[in-house]
Amino acid sequence: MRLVLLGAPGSGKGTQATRLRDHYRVPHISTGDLLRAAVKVGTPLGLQAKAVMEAGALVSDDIVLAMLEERLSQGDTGGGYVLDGYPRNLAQANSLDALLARLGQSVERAIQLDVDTELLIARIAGRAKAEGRADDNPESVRKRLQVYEEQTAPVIEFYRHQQKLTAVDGVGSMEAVFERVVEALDSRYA
Ligand code: B4P
Repeated sequence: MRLVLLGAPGSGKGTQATRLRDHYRVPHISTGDLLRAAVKVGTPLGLQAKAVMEAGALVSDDIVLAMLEERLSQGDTGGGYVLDGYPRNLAQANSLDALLARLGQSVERAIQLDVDTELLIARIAGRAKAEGRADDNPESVRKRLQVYEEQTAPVIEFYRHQQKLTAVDGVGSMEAVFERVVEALDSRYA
């Protein structure tokens, strides 16, 4: 299964991706996690990405694509993967199609987690308290939501046009949302 998870910040992409990884036994590839790891280690790429992420903006397409390409070349991706946080704009969606075509692959399915803005803000505020992530402050969150509307929302249309998109209600308990996602995927793969 080669799956793309789409949704605004706080919609539950990372949360659902780890569950999907365990359920379908495929790796979870999060560009946010890859970037945070590079920041933590202090690689040149991480140093470049740090300020951009803290401001809630998108890291440059070239950097993220190179990182993703490197991750997809690892040996555990033959049976598929859950992509979380990529693509985030139309250029990335086109780059992903081109990259996968070179590997003889394609995205099979895109799931969009649908959550209204007030709840997104409340969830991220909860995480800010619990984890203190650098980009979970109110100013960065406003910026991330704006970037989502302007740059990532068109990606939903990209996959709708390819007839790969299923929108799933992302409101409810983590377990309830997970069951909806699995139902949407299994009805397609049955
Ligand atoms: P990400 O790491 O992708 O962060 P995110 O969009 O905020 O979503 P995340 O997956 O962490 O949160 P989730 O919705 O699961 O990106 C961070 C930054 O990295 C970006 O701003 C950008 O700078 C950079 N970046 C990443 N990818 C990039 C790319 N492709 N190109 C350029 N830049 C890139 O969950 C949020 C909270 O909600 C959690 O606390 C969770 O516990 C809670 N929650 C989830 N589901 C819930 C539920 N059902 N009920 C209650 N709470 C729930």
